[in-house]
Amino acid sequence: MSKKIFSGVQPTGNLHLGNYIGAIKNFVNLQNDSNNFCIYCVVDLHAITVKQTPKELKKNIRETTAAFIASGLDFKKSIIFNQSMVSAHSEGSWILSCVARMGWLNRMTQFKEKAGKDKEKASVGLYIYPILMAADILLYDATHVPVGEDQKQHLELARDIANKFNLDFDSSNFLIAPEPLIQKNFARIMSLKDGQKKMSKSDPSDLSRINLNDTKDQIFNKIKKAKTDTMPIPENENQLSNRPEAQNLLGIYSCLNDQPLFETINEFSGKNFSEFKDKLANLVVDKISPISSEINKLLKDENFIDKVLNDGAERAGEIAEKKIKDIKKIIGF
Ligand code: AQP
Repeated sequence: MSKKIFSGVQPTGNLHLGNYIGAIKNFVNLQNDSNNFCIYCVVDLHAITVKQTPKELKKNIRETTAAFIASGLDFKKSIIFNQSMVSAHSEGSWILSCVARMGWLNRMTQFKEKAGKDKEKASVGLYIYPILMAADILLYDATHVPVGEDQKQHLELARDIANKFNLDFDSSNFLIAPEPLIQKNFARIMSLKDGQKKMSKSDPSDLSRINLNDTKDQIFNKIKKAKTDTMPIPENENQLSNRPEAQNLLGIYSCLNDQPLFETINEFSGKNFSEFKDKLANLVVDKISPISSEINKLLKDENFIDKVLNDGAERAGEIAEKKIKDIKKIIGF
């Protein structure tokens, strides 16, 4: 079955192994299936829901684009663009915010996590972030959205918004309720310092994540210092149940080596973590270093990156502008 794919990544800093395993690796696989039409967006409007420095933001937009291309996304096969260049996203977001219900947004756990204890000081944008995400997806009639597990709830909200719009305006199937595409195993890569916390760009400790542009020495050092427990690698998956850090490291190895967890456990069972960590560091370097050097190469030609984004925005704009016109007509504007 042919799929229309849409997904995005925020240009909020260096992309990390969690973004790569949870999202971008999957983006590339989907793009390489000729039945699919893929649109990948650098979601810079989402990024400003928390404070950004203008210069840094511009740099991060280019870096995220470079990371997309270096990881294997092809700007000729897929549309690659940044969100702020297609104004239909902001317009669509406003219209859909009049369809979404407060009660739905109040249930979003990511807002609670990101706003922390001081919700009163969080931006309104952070609160309505999932509505902008719904607009991103619905403007392109995306049928499938590859995301990490943390975004599943936002996808459900996008489905609710699509269904309510269709019902309110008696226009069945006009907005397509999208399906999430979430990897079955290790959809959430955890921090190297705390197996209960997601690996994240905004974690203040750089030792908590492997960045796609880390050097070989940085990768070895971070994996060496990664938290583990004192027990050896177990004999089966069940014995990992209360060992989140061990589970995370074995999961990263399995994902990067494209093998199921039990195979990794069989390979290392009974061995201690220092031996496993050495193998893991070598594997991460093998997979990440070519991406990292390609990112650095691409970033030397800013004009090229900007041209990819401009061309992508033109192609994306054609689709999104048409959809927003139809939405306005349905609403009665
Ligand atoms: N740790 C993770 N494991 C698996 N998938 C992940 N993703 C992010 N972190 C992990 C997936 O990457 C895609 C892009 O995410 P994003 O950068 O747009 O936003 P995010 O989820 O908020 O990522 P971060 O790193 O946590 O950024 P900050 O710290 O800026 O908020 C999404 O598909 C996401 O699921």
